[in-house]
Amino acid sequence: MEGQIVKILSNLYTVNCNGIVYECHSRGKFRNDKVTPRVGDYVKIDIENNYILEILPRKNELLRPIVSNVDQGFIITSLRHPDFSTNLLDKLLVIMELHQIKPVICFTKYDLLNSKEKKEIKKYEKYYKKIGYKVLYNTNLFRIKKMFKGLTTVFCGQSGAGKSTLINKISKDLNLEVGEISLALGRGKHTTRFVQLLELCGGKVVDTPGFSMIEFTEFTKEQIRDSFIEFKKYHCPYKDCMHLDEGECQIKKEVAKGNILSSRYENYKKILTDK
Ligand SMILES: Nc1nc2c(ncn2[C@@H]2O[C@H](COP(=O)(O)OP(=O)(O)OP(=O)(O)O)[C@@H](O)[C@H]2O)c(=O)[nH]1
Ligand SMILES: [Mg+2]
Ligand SMILES: [Zn+2]
Repeated sequence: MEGQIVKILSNLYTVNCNGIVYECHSRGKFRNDKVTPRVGDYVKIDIENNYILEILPRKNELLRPIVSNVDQGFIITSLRHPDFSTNLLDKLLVIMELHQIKPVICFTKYDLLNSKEKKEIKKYEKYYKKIGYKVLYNTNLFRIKKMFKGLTTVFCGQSGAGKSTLINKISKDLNLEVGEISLALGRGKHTTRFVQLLELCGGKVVDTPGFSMIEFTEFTKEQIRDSFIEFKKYHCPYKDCMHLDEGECQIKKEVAKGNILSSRYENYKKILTDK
């Protein structure tokens, strides 16, 4: 029987086979093969002994959050408590680009901003839209629901950003656990502790635990450069320019002119340096 892993809790794998749910164990074999089943995996199971027999090939896989076979990534970006971080947003956009997952920026907690801060956010919204990304707010429930249809969407973002809250708003009977914000630390308390795939609005949505550490070790500097999608619109005189110390770099000129957001360029340099 084939199905999809929708939840993993310690050693228990919940597998959905056409609407029937089986609680399965994994065989030791996977551990030796260095492949561990994860949420989103399509698997073959032995329904008599409740064992996962085989993991079917993955379309793609993410490490943070740990999930496979996703089409779309909702980057849940809190604007206050936790405060807006262009760095985290740009890192998540890069991760999505690197895995061929369609990113959607979803701002939360706009209601907590004063009017000056709201104006500032509108500038970012305009810029990210200009370069080709979808940007919405967690209050745009009607639009959000339509975007889930026929796709697997992973929610990602730091703890306390409002991932589970948004899913609860969309599906009133789920009652996912949501947490308080630690005001001292300005972030969430890691309320969601496991990855879970849910069927919602004609699609699949994956709620995940919050995180803010993202690594790029498995990717090259060129791959990271090419994931800053607006850079590709400009042409530098140097072939394969990294847009760093090259003198006549067009990207640096566009940053100076204000055509490329300086935070984007700074975050690009930071990712390369920290790598
Ligand atoms: N004011 C305001 N509060 C919000 C909004 N969205 C979420 N919250 C609050 O933010 C807190 C954290 O929300 P959660 O949904 O638990 O956040 P999470 O992203 O699931 O966090 P983890 O599970 O820890 O990764 C809760 O107290 C929510 O009520 C919003 O748009 N505005
Ligand atoms: Mg949560
Ligand atoms: Zn350049």
